[in-house]
Amino acid sequence: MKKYHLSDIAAFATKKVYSSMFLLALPLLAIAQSTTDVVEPPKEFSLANWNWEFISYCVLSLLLLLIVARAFDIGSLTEKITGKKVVNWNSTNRWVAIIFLVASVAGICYEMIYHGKYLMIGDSYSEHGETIDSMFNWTFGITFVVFAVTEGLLFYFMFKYRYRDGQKALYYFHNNKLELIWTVVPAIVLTFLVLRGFNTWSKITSEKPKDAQEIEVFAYQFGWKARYAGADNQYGQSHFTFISGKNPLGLAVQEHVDSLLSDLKKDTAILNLQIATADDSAKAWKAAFVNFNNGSNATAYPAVFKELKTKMEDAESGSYVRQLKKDLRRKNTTITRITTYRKDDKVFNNAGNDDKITTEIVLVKGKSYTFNFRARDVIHSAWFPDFRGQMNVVPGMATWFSFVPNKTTEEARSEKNNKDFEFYLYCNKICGGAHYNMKIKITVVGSEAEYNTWLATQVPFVAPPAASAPAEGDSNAKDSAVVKPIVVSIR
Ligand SMILES: [Cu+2]
Repeated sequence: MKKYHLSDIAAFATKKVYSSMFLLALPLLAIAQSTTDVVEPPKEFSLANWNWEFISYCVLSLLLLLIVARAFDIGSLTEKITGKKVVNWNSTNRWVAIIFLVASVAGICYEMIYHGKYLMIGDSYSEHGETIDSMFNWTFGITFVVFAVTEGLLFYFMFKYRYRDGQKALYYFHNNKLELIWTVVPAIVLTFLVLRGFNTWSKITSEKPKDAQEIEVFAYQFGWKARYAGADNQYGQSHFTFISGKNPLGLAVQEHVDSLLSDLKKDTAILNLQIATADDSAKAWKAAFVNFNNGSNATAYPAVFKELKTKMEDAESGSYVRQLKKDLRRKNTTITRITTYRKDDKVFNNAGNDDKITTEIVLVKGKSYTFNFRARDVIHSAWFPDFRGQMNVVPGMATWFSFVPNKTTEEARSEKNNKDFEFYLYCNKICGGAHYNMKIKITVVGSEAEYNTWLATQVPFVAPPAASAPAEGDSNAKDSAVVKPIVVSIR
């Protein structure tokens, strides 16, 4: 039996790699060829519509593959019979390696030139953003040089010191100087990079700038809302238990909280009544079912039959009462939380009445801003790519991020030569089904006056008593207009 050496296995594997390269490369070329045309809507199925060009490429590549495989077979047979090498694989492989290197570098250059604008993040539009970009460029520059040198050496050694018959490997055991150099140099470089990063990050996040205007940014599945403090420059308090349809941010506005509490108390009263009369209702459902089931109703009205049957079974098995009790527990918990929290009189200090909840963020160039984040449901992440900012938005946790926008939206548009460009704040944490669509527009204006004009168009959360009727179609205004103090009438 023939003994196999490691070199035989290596040669065999190399051949396999070559053949699979052909197998992959040719159809890929064919696909590339066939997809460069303009995409047309699908045509009706007919033989004439088939992409015969593409099919012939596939068939040709398969044929070519078979021919190459045969050639390899013939080669190895000849080697066996004559005992001489037909192909010098060590010599061939070094050229294949060089082709691989050149093709990879060319591919990267091509991608950077033609698709680079989609890969890279673009210019920064905040003051600290310039430091971040400079850090990025330093890191990229240093790692690029190291990468180029080490990869270059790798390929050079592979090419120069390929295996030759009769050649002996150099046994090189240890070199202290070399060890020292390649330990100390990376250590110094990494220390420089890490310290600069640490320093920059501390500057950005250690303390809220004192002169900054604060804006609350509220995240929910799936969108953002911003809250600007009103003329008093003070936010009203908020609490998650105050959140309702009319009060999406849970602001501590007495009318809203009273209204929510009154709704909850009504609901619990109804639930208590339903639980107390559950036995009677089970009897009633049964009677209704028996009554309905008389004659041909079951077959004539299958939907009604099914519903009545389910109601009766739920009532009899007790699952109806269990559900009612669960709802009651949930609502009672909310009531307890609200009443506990609102006991503090300072909660309703009316500071929030003039707060403005907006669906866009407007900033003034050169001014400092702090964004205070809140989340309603799950963890989100506020990402301001153009301003080089990102912060987790966590339910029950106060997080913030500050920056100074240093160019207006208009300036960014003319720099990018794109009149439709807008800044956005995105969610950067996969938070559910519509996460991809979770963004809010940020407009940077050039002057305080422009900002004030915009802010004046935004309606306060609670309409001031003397104000005239709110504008039609403004949901904020409508909500605040309907809210009136509600007397809690139950118990
Ligand atoms: Cu999200």
